[in-house]
Amino acid sequence: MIELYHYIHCPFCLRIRLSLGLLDLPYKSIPLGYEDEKTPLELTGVKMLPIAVINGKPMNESLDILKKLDIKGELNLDILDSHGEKIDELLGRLGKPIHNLAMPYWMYTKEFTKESREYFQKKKELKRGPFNELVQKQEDFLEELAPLLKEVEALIGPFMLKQRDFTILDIMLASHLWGLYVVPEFQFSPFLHRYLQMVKKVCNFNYHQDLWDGTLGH
Ligand SMILES: N[C@@H](CCC(=O)N[C@@H](CS)C(=O)NCC(=O)O)C(=O)O
Repeated sequence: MIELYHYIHCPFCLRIRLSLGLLDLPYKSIPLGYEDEKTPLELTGVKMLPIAVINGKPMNESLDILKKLDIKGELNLDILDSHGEKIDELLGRLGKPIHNLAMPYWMYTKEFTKESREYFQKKKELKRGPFNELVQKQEDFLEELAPLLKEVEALIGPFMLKQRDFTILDIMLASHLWGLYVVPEFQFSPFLHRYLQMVKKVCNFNYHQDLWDGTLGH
């Protein structure tokens, strides 16, 4: 039995949800309120999600969780030996504009309550500066993002043309990009949108299912 504690918006948590769908593994989804410090601290000693409880044993770190779950090698995790550093570097560059654009909107989605929104904003503003300034600088972040998305398009091209297999790299990329769907000022190119919808299909993924099905842990 697998229990997954996750935040709906979190790209690292999305990696696990997408992978569990791809691997067709049933799990208990436990979306947690962002302000809930007690639950993760009790489980692993750190306030960091995702946490997967596999056969009663709580684990964090998305890629370690996936190593444990991917018994048959369907995620092609070995590709990280050769491409791990490159993808981390790209995700790092993508993360800045994506999160600066998305965070001020994420906190108004159904996942958040007044309490968790305040907690989230306060914590994230320490690193990124006031959210109202992020919103004012939207144009700059969109400009920063555009060439990076071209890089992503060049990478995923071969998969779209069926010239390579679906791997963990697709899950990692899609998980980071997915959050942009909430930003009203942003639109994916038709190519990227088709790619993300393909990932969604392959992984039998439904972003909102957890909110419809369950109660948030707050
Ligand atoms: N290296 C970790 C990163 C996980 C991570 O950064 N989680 C963030 C959410 S996206 C978190 O739990 N933050 C809690 C907090 O800062 O309060 C992984 O791959 O699982």
